[in-house]
Amino acid sequence: LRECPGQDFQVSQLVSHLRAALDPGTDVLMQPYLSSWDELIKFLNALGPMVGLISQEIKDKTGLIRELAQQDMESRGGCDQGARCLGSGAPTRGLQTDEGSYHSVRSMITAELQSGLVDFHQLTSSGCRTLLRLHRALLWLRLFLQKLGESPPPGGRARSPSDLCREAYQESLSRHHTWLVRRAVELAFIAIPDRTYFFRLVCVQNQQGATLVLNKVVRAITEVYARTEVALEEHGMLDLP
Ligand code: 1PW
Repeated sequence: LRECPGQDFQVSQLVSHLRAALDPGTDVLMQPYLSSWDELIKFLNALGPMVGLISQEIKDKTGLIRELAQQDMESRGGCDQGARCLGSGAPTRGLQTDEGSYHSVRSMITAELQSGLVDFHQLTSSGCRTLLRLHRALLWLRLFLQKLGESPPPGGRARSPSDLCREAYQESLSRHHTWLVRRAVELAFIAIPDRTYFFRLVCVQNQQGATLVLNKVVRAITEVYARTEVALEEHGMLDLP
């Protein structure tokens, strides 16, 4: 994947963070998972001020998990040499979180179940329920990018990204949202740019190029999503309040 000069969002970075989140087993590593979200936030911010507004919600959620990780490391005696534990911009390799509770999705689940931070009946600000919100939003993004990567049928007209984004939302995340949030989110779709804008964002010339790049992104998201889903499902955490 090519570097795209002159812009914040880099699709190559996104894919490498997503791939780095896959440990050799079936776990998802938290630091690269959150870095993937950092890159996705840049992507969302590039879609205009309205989408940028809802991406703040994602930033809050990733920030919360990072805070929990930080507290966990501090309770273990802190990070060496003043290094940030799971801060944004912290190096992906040479992690300070190797032994921490928030090293991976599965280590977080185990630790939070043990500490009693997870509550199955009422809202707590656990990392698990926060991850679940990110996880559901990731499905929306995956569906959207998947639809955007599909070539229009021969002779058929390509549908607008705005329509595809709305459709993806209705098929996934919307069922978890209140009426009010749904209205607000659907407002943001109206101003979503056209296809050529997305081509530029992932540095390709045409639909064919976009299909190649987006397939790579979708494949990487799918694997991360599937592993997270299995881990949450095994612990009955797919409906955490
Ligand atoms: C191209 C556009 C695709 C954007 C997909 C990613 C953004 C999804 C964020 C939507 C957030 C809307 C406002 C907040 C809703 C929260 O109530 C909700 N959060 C999420 C991430 O769904 C649930 O979190 P809560 O209230 O239970 O803490």
